[in-house]
Amino acid sequence: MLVAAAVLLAFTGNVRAEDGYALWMRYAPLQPALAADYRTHLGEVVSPDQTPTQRAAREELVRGLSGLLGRAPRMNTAAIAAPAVVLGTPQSSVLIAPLRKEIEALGDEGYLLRHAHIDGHTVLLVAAPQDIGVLYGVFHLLRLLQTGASLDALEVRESPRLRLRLLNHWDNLDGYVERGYAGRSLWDWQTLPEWRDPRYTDYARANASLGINGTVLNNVNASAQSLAPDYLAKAAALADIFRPYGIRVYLSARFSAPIELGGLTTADPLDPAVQRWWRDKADEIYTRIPDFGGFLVKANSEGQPGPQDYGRSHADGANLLAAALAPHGGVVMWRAFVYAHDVPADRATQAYTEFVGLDGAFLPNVIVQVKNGPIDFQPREPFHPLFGAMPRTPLMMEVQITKEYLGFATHLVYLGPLYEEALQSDTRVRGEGATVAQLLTGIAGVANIGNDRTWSGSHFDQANWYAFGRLAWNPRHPSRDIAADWAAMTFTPSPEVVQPIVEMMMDSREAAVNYMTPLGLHHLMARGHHYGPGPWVDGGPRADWTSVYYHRADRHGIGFDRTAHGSNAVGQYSPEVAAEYEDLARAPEPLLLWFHHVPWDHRMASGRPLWDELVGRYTQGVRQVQGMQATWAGLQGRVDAQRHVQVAAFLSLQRREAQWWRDASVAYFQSVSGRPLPAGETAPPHPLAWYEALQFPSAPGDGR
Ligand code: BDP
Repeated sequence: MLVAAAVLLAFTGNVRAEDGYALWMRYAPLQPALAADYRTHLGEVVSPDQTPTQRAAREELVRGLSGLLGRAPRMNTAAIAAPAVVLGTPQSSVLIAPLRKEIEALGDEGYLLRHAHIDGHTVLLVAAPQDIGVLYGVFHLLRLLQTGASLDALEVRESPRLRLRLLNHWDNLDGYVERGYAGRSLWDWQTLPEWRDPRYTDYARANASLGINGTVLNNVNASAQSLAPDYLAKAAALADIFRPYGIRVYLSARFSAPIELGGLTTADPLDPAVQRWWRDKADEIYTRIPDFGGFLVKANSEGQPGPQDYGRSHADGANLLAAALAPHGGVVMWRAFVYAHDVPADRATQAYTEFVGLDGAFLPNVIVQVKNGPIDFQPREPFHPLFGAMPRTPLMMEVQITKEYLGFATHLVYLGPLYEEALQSDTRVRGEGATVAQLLTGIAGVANIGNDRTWSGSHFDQANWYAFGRLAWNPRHPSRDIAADWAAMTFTPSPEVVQPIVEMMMDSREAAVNYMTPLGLHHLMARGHHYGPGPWVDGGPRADWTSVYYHRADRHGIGFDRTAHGSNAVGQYSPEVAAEYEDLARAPEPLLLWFHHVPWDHRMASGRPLWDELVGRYTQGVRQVQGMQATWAGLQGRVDAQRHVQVAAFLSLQRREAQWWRDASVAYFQSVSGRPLPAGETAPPHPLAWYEALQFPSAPGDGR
């Protein structure tokens, strides 16, 4: 009786209660008519099962078809007896072998989906040059089914645009995740290597479903211990689990590890003993992890050790590690996120200044990893001026998937449009121009993954992992289409559910920009933990960790003058881009206060003075969140109750915090501008001092 009641409670109509663990790989039963139609194409699976990747592809397909179509397909390894899905490579399948020439052109990770006639039956081929492409192709096919796409006249040819598609975990060895809002680290270092939690395999499946092909296991603020033998054994166990899914393991390397682990007195990159230490360390790693990807390095940045401690350059440092890895095929991803406290220059200019002269000085297996914007993962930034400025150096773009500056895991902010905006920025180098995406060798996303049951700390944050992966595969994919796929797979393919969810998602990033940092403002959050507004933040160890440094508001106006009259950050862009940003009349309004110090009564595109526009944007951000709440409320009964309730609760929290951001920011900027609120705007309910006095000593994710 009790059991029956529980089962009943778990269902709302025919919507199953779900906790989010299955991510976008739920494989929930399709509408019967659709399932019946698909079954006519997909009655059998013909696939090899000799290698771990072949088995992973076959198992995923069986799992998917069983769930979606309501019954397990018949399995076959060679002959065709009915309409079938045929998986394989020219090496693994005699049925695929005749297509060798056409398939090889797809490259090592590409694949093809297409109908063919074999032995009198229509079959669907999932064919690729390598096993991993077949696995990717299986996930593609499953996505088509999950979103209710037609299989008629199917003709898909896919290859990734970027070679390196990586997650960067900022996970510490004690399980704490820096800037993580999804629980503790997924890696249980204590129980590795013996205990291989099945969740590691699900992590690999999720990444492979997107084509993510590498993962950096540990924080860029690295502990040298990650390179010690016992931790390498643990990393090797993870690498073994991930390998069949095409995912290579990488590690963040602490530059001073030769001192801390090796007992040397120096980590000077030109010191032969140091060079030997790194060579030996690389050899040791490759004996344990033969396909180890390489190192990610944060050096001479925010207190981390680096080559400049010895009067050497970033290139000297990167080349030291690159030389050690080169014989094994590994790479060094050397971060350009550097800014020195003893340099008074505008922080937005410092990475460019330090790196641009090093173009051509790096060994071929060094990739410089550049954040999407010149400051630090803000809700909106212009693209980083290093993109397009280092033509002889492979570059990766680093974005944050975890939402350190975008409301943590509780605010619904879909980051697809942010990534798309960065990738599609036109650098206008090379004559006719080149988007940032066209200049990249790879992309890295700071993971939003932890041991929370939802993986990402909320249901909608899964969409950011998803969008990152899809854009890493194809940086030109519209983020709106990605949102639609995700919503269909995560909730239901029914358009009455997908459409409103997509509208919410597409509006959400602009909403956050409005209630946090409208019109090009940036770095206005509270100090340290970055939870909530702090436009008044001033003083402390360094000016460029304050808010007043960035907004520069006074009685006359607001904004950072980065034109030729100011810090001349605009001068770091190509002449065409610089000319646009330099000109107050042409600078895009969403970036206005990034590049210009503007008088409060400056006339905006809306016809309103800047002050009125600013306050209006803050209020609009709150209204947008209210709109998302209303949309979500309208989906009650169409989304399972368990997820619906949590999303609704998080939206109401977001609404409260958006209001807090708006009120605190308006109170602060009004205290500076001395201007009356525009007509119709409500005064903040508390005086400025009340907002300034709020303290959150236990806010999550702080660097500690
Ligand atoms: C900042 C984070 C800090 C990171 C740093 C980085 O606040 O925790 O260590 O970026 O990227 O945004 O190195």
